[in-house]
Amino acid sequence: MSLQPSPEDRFTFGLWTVGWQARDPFGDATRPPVDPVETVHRLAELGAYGVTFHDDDLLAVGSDRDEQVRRFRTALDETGLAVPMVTTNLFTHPVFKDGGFTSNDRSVRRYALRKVMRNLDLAAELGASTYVFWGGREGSETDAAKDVRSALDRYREGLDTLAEYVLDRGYGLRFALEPKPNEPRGDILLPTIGHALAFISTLEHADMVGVNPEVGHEQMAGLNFVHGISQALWQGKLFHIDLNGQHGPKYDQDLVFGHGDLLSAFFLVDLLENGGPGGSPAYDGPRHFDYKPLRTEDMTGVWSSAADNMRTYLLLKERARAFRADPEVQQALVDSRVGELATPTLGDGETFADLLADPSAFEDFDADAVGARGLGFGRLDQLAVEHALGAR
Ligand code: GLT
Ligand code: MN
Ligand code: MN
Repeated sequence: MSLQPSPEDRFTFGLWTVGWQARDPFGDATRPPVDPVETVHRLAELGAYGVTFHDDDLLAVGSDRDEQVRRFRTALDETGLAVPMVTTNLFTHPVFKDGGFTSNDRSVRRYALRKVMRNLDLAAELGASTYVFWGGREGSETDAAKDVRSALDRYREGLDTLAEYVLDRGYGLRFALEPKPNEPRGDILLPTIGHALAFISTLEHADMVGVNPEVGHEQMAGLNFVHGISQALWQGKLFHIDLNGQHGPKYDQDLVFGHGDLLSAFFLVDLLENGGPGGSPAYDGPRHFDYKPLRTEDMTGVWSSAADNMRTYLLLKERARAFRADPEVQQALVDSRVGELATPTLGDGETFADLLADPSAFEDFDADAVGARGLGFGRLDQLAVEHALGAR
């Protein structure tokens, strides 16, 4: 298998990733701004499929929005790079210090909606199919300052209004909410995939809203990303994904994909590429990297780290393929009854009355013998580790 990425791999990057100047709460920028036009050309050369952006990312050099959009479009035409996803910056400007859709200040909420609408027009023009909402400033530092139920009402009102706008204009965009537990706010609303999925079910146009989970954001909350992604897929809500790396619960690291919990990354790629081990379907959207090149790197390190995300993904894809193809793994999966979970617990047409009437299910069932039977999950885990390490 080739480790050279190609557009068929559908790898995409945000302008804000390679364009991050590495300012942090303690230190100044260590790198110059990057012209989005250069990013488009570099990403195309590296074999990426597409590029994504916030409205304000386009203003990295120059402040004439229309002129920057024109230059950006030309670069897209020259390289053939796609724009599958677009998003809005509702977090940098001081006006958003208490949020966009859920700011206590109504005038800020109205401004936020207008800012999104303007960029929805551009997203549609560029052919995007997904519009991401990362509500990093939607939250609070003190429970005294935020009526969370009102905030959720306003969040819903904002998304319902924007969905109406998209439908009215015939844009064909779908929304993807990106959860994060904290940072920059002390506590962010819709902190996990589960919170977001529950909230989405209350929306007027719930069918056009899904999630854009990020590896590090779930891991910051100590959650299993592969489980979260599985549930999003199960509910038909995995509209987009942010791939990166994170070392457990701490500040958001946005490392290169795989440069954190590597085994979780292996199982994630296996899930995205091959579907569930019990036969459930794979993911077919873009593989979007939302990472930050280390603050210690110069521009050479920036572009090489962009390539590293894709190379690591392709390495893991190859390892996951070998894992699934290994006859010992296939036997271990059978021994562990992994596929058996896809069999419904009740037979076709069987009712609870039939279950009650079946002595083999209870009266004659040897719970002690079955309880004493090993499941062999450790063997499977070791096989996965050996495949991930390239030892098999
Ligand atoms: C910001 C955040 C990311 C989001 C981006 C989309 S912006 O960099 O940390 O996780 O995906 O708004
Ligand atoms: Mn992040
Ligand atoms: Mn993200």
